[in-house]
Amino acid sequence: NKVLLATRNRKKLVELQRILDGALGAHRIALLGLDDVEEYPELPETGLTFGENALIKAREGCRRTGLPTIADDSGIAVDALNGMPGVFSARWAGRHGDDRANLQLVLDQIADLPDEHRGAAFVCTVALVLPGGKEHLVDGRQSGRLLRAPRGDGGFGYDPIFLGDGQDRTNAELTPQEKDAISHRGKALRELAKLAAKVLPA
Ligand code: ITT
Ligand code: NA
Repeated sequence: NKVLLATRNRKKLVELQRILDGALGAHRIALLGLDDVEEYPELPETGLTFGENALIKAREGCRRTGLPTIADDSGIAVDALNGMPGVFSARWAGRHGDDRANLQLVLDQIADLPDEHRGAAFVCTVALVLPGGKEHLVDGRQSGRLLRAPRGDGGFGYDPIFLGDGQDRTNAELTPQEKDAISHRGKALRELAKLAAKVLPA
């Protein structure tokens, strides 16, 4: 009873495994990563939405392995930047996965704005693609605002500059469990786990 988690982002993979392990409970599933798949290609993430990109990744994983495959496409939508970086969050400053540079560019782009205009939301869409061809999408969202300088070493990506609504610590200052409880990814995956219990073989 195996499911593939189709992500190249190590820190995202850790979160996916942790949240799913908790949410799937008794429904025992072995979660494989792309390290277990030979010669997995770089995929062009050309979708204009998180859902399209999540499907591009999950379809490829399923096609290559014949396993039910889960993929996450996520990012941060900044109000003052009209929802950008959005689907471009991983490469906003040019180099894919350069979290520090991406975060710094966003800070620079909104440097002059007061707190009330620093709203932002993390968004996550998770796709589950089954070998028979059935496809499922679930979303999660966490609203908050952006600080002026990074705080904390936990999490990844834009976590050090993001203060969730009702929080006095950035996402990077929360414990992993605290982040999962309120994060876009936590919400989407708990939804997916309910679905998985119904559509995956027991
Ligand atoms: P895969 O496509 O292989 O899964 P990726 O890092 O390229 O890995 P995305 O295309 O979904 O993944 O990009 C998501 C980016 O959005 C990620 O690099 C972070 O910069 C940001 N992001 C997503 N979730 C985040 C989170 O929980 N906390 C902080 N930043 C996050
Ligand atoms: Na993406």
